[in-house]
Amino acid sequence: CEKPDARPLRQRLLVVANRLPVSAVRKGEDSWSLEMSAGGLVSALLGVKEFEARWIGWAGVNVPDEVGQKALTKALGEKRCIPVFLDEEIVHRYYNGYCNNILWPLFHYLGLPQEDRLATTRSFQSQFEAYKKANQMFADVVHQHYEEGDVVWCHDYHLMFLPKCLKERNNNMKVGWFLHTPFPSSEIHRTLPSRSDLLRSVLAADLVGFHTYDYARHFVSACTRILGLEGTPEGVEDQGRLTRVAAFPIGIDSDRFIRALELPQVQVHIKELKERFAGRKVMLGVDRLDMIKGIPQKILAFEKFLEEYPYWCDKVVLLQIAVPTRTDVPEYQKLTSQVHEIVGRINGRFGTLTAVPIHHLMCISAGNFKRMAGLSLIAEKGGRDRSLDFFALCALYAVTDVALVTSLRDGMNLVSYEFVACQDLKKGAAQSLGAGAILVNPWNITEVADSIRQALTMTPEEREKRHQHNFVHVTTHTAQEWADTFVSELNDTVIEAQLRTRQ
Ligand code: ADQ
Repeated sequence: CEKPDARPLRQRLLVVANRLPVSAVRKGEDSWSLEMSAGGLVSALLGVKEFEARWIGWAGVNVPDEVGQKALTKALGEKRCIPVFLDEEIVHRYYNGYCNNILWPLFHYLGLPQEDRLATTRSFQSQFEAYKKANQMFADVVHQHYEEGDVVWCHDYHLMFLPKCLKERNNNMKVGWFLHTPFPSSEIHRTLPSRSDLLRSVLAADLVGFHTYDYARHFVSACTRILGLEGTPEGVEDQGRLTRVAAFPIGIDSDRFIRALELPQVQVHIKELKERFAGRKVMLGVDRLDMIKGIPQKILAFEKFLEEYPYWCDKVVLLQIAVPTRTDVPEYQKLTSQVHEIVGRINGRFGTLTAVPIHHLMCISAGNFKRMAGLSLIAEKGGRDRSLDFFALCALYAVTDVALVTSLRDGMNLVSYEFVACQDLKKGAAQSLGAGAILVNPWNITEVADSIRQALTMTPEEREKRHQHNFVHVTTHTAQEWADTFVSELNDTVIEAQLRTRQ
């Protein structure tokens, strides 16, 4: 008979991602403070609760000394996080270089940087060497903490070399790899000088997952066309060994958002926002300040909308919340200036003494959120990247009439899911959720402008119908469901492989 305190054993999961869900800030020789990081991968994985999980990754800071490393390891340990220490040189070539300058743009169809087109150029080679080295360093830490039976779940384009490094150390390790970005057509992937090495390393995993069936198909065709391997309905086969490849669409922890709406602090924010924007419809954009998010396109479409439908000029406001990322990369600095410039021009053109049509906020935190609700906003630059307070974010989603998502390419886009979770049943609007949303081509500014009007003038009945569709999707396909499906598929894949080898 069961002991009263007996609980089902939860599977141990080692989540390995480039960044930990927290960023570390040094306060003294041996003292650290930890701040939550913002981003889709962190949001989704924090919604996964039903595993005995440890998170392995880089804390976003260079810690050259042993005292600092020890203290940080201890502080992170309390959050079940295990650091990988990368020095500045490696970070520069692996993270800023190979990950952000080569893989990220390529996977979003922005091509390779001009000077890196030749495999033989020193900069490309040295970045790729650093990438491999960093992946080996991640593998070392995983290896140290691995216990038999653990599931090792590697995440994203930063760690494509990791499955191979792990299997070389221990071939019995259960290894899964999931990509949070699109995987491009094989025609794009084939331009990458290290195309074969990366594919082969990923294939060392037992299970390879993507957000959509299309990305999975692109990956399989890259393996067949570039490596000459056989693609099967289950995945990719190489000399009798199968790597299972499948789609696992990600979700959010919808309950967390729905529950938050009841909290007094969120209700206070909602009240402030409603008073602040009384008499105007609220449109919202929440994006990392990245070229793939189509922020200039969004703002230009909003300008076109005001131009075409001047009736709306003082009846609508666009709140664009942007989290700065990769601020040391020149392209990102250029994008920031470009966005500021367009916002300034549009506000100058359509604003009045008392109101402006666009509120563009960078690195909003709980503190400056208060200032926004109390009137004085307009783009505010912070020294450090700060995350928007979760309660403020929920309140913003709740008062929003139309969420505007214009990513040029995106793995999935969780902001649209979060918006749906925070709308009460009488609402609903434009987001990227199939039949419930109004789908737009972000490059077609006139079409987006017309869709804005359609969303703002939709009948309550149609809004409710669309919202119902989206709400069911978002509350059913949650982050937990995503992780459960991936991990159980990984367990099954390994068992099937063992049975096949025994036969
Ligand atoms: P991201 O590119 O980061 O994710 P997205 O999916 O939209 O994009 O997720 C952004 C997350 O950051 C959301 O959870 C949002 O709430 C949060 N966030 C945004 N602004 C914030 C702010 N100011 N403060 C705090 N939090 C903020 C990558 C891929 C996506 C993919 C996800 C998950 O690029 O395509 O959907 O991973 O796989």
